[in-house]
Amino acid sequence: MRLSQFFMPTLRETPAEAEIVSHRLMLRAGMVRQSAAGIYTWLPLGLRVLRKIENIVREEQNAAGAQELLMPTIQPADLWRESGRYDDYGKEMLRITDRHGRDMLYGPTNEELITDIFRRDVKSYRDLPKALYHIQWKFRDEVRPRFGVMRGREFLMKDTYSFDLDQEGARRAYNRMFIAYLRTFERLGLKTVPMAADTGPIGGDLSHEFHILADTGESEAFLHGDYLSFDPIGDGVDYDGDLQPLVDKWTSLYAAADDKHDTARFADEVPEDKRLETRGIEVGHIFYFGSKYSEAMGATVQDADGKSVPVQMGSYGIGVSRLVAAIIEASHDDDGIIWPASVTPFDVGLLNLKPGNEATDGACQKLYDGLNKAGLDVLYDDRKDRPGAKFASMDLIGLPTQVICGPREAEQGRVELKNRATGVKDIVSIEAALTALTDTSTGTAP
Ligand code: P5A
Repeated sequence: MRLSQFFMPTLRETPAEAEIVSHRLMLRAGMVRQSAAGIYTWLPLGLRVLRKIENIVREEQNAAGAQELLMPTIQPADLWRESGRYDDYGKEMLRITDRHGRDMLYGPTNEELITDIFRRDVKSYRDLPKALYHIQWKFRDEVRPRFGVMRGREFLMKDTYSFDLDQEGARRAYNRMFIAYLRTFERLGLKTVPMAADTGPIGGDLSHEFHILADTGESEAFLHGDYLSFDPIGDGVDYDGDLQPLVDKWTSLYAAADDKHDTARFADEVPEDKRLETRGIEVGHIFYFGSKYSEAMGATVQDADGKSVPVQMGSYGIGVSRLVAAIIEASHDDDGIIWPASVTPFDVGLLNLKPGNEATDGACQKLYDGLNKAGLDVLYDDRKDRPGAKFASMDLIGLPTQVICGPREAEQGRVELKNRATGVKDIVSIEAALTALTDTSTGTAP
């Protein structure tokens, strides 16, 4: 993609309304624009990151055995009357009346709708277990939407729902999602801390939140000092087995200072010299609520003895749009964003410092063609602008690798390779640059 043609309206000034660094950087880099309070348009650069995150989340859900479907954003109010949540949900729910006077709502979550889908077609224990998910926009009329897409009113969530015959099966589904979440966040370049939490309006008696550690996080988090050297998925966990010890042991070690977590238990169990105080951003939340919805809504199956039993359910959410901001909170410096390779909007930034110059134009064209041919996504800054402005915007948008092409080096067939994260620069031949960037075995390619 040529930057001269790409719609990426960057801002030089820091937007006054943005209180946290991810919000400032997302606006400055031209990733999003606010359309109404807590409601955002995703511009091309931001959408590329959102889609990459979505795909990693999707791959890990598929690998964990969940199947994708797509439910609508608008739901009938009657389903929520059945579960009893229509009145409970309060002002956070956006209620709509259609032209026939029917009560509808913009879904803040999908427990009711999925239970309805399940009960219509699944009747036998033979069809279990099942886990179904979708990646869909949600709406919650938050009192204080803030921090950009971090706490929006409209936001993209991946939500999975599991259906099992009995508690043991449901517990296994919960554990499998627990591990799938750790794997997902690891692929996004994030270190997450699972914390036992209260279930709030979703209900049930078992729940974990997944927090990433960042100074600007909304929750104050406490964790056991040993956690940072601990690798929960690195040492041969039997994903299908009983993860009860894993789930139980992790969770007594972390807590957050709000009404959803058991800080008192944490304080009892963890010696003072082993406690770390930090802040966290909640990027995922999983729930085991058993038969709360299936009983209320009549989602039953026949068991092996022909007896009708309510299905055991859990639900599992990941804040996909929030993750874009969370990754930036975890990975930036004074000059801008530093994308992990797995979610970067483009793999390589190519800077032509003197468009119109025969040597730089020729070198850039050769690199642009070669990198594209090798399947890399390249953002080619071919604009007629000052080199300083080009350096600044490339650093701001945070692509992991930059290829800088100035006239003096280009005349000798050389370019500069820059690693955005470390700032390390290397002058190499055009051929060597192409090899380094396209040969994944060298480890230098993004
Ligand atoms: C789990 C899936 C649920 O809604 N029902 C379906 C359950 N859980 S949750 O904790 O309420 O939300 C799941 C994740 O969505 C993100 N999230 C938000 N992201 C941006 N703006 C918001 N206003 C917002 N609210 C929730 C969080 O990452 C949360 O963990």
